[in-house]
Amino acid sequence: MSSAHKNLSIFKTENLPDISDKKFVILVAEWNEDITEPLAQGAIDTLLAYGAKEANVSKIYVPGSYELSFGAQIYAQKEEVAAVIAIGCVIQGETKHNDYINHAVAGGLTDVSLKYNKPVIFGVLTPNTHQQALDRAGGIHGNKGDEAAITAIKMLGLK
Ligand code: DLZ
Repeated sequence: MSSAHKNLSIFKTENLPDISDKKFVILVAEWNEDITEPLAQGAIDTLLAYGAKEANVSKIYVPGSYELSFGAQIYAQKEEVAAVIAIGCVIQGETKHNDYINHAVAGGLTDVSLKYNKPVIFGVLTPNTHQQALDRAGGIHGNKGDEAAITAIKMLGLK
């Protein structure tokens, strides 16, 4: 297994489903792209390492995390898409904007997942500081994009 998985010990990774014919959409918020790009890359690398085909993994951009719900809806409704992984990073500021965005996205992604009966994964960092985000986008706390990808795979294995 590649080094992309060294921080995934929190997951049981035996008996994962075959994803070689599954299509994935990685939705990526452009806000805080220095964080969201490595998260997205982590998710893509992990899907490929666990058997997804490169041609079956699409990366689609939305402006900010708030737009992830609508983006997820567009792709989750496509029959050929097996799972959507939504990647964003909402850093706490001087106002409460982060609370509003985070709650809206969490609820929106849950709604889309239940509406279309597909995994829609919450790969959104909600840190207090930029350093906390860096720590989780390939830093000392690993790459949460890797974890989002494993979560998608595991959810596809539910019978
Ligand atoms: C407006 C805004 C702010 C202040 N902060 C962030 C952020 O930290 N992370 C993020 O992904 N997006 C942010 N946005 C943009 C909103 O998500 C959204 O794109 C706009 O409010 C337009 O709907």
